[in-house]
Amino acid sequence: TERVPVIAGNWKMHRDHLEAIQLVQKLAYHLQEDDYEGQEVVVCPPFVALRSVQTLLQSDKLPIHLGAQNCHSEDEGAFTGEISATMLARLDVRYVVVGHSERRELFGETDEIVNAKVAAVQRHKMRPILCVGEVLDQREAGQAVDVVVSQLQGSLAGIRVADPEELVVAYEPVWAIGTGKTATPQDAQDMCAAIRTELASLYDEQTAAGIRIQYGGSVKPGNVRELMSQPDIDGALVGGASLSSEDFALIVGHRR
Ligand code: G2H
Repeated sequence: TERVPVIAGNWKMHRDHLEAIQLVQKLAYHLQEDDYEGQEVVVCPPFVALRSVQTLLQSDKLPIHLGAQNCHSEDEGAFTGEISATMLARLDVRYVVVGHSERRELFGETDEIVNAKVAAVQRHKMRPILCVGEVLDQREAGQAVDVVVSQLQGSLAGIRVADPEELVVAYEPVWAIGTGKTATPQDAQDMCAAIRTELASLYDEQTAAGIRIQYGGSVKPGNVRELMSQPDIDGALVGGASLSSEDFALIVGHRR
């Protein structure tokens, strides 16, 4: 199965709607036409910048896809301060990051909540980027695979995957996020292979073989090539380095 890699920039809570436009314009300037071939490029700005970035991508016909960093599981209602998948879909959002470790840690998102969000994203014909990953204690205790498998089982309970392109899984070891520490390519590969094995048991071999699995956690221009060359790593979820148009362009353009 040919898996088209997905390289996504997760801007987190950085860049207002004007800065967002500048960042995307600079990124487009640094990218070459070939960089868009055979892979998907995604930016995930904060909610308030989605509309301005959508407009720019449309007017300049840029082959960059729009992603969001979170959503609520309900389509509408009395949920003060929340944003629904319905609203995101209307902004041409294609990907929604769901269950990022910062959401799990700082905002109390459980697998059950993440599961409902995955369902909401699918309902609106967008694609979840489902984040999983262990913390340092769990890795040191040899529980990393068990933790990630249980996150997958909980977050994907009852979720059907008709077309493997509909779901992206991001493996982000929490100890490697924003810390400058990266998992070794071999450790990242081993976990991504374990994720694919679990996806095969949740779905079937063929579906699992088609689902893209990203690595995330301090991805930089200097380490992206080796990570992406691993057989079960089909992309990157990039935080800090996606805020620099030069660095993100080097990451996207790692095949040059
Ligand atoms: C992990 C990653 C992006 P960073 O959170 O999701 O961030 O690349 O800064 O470690």
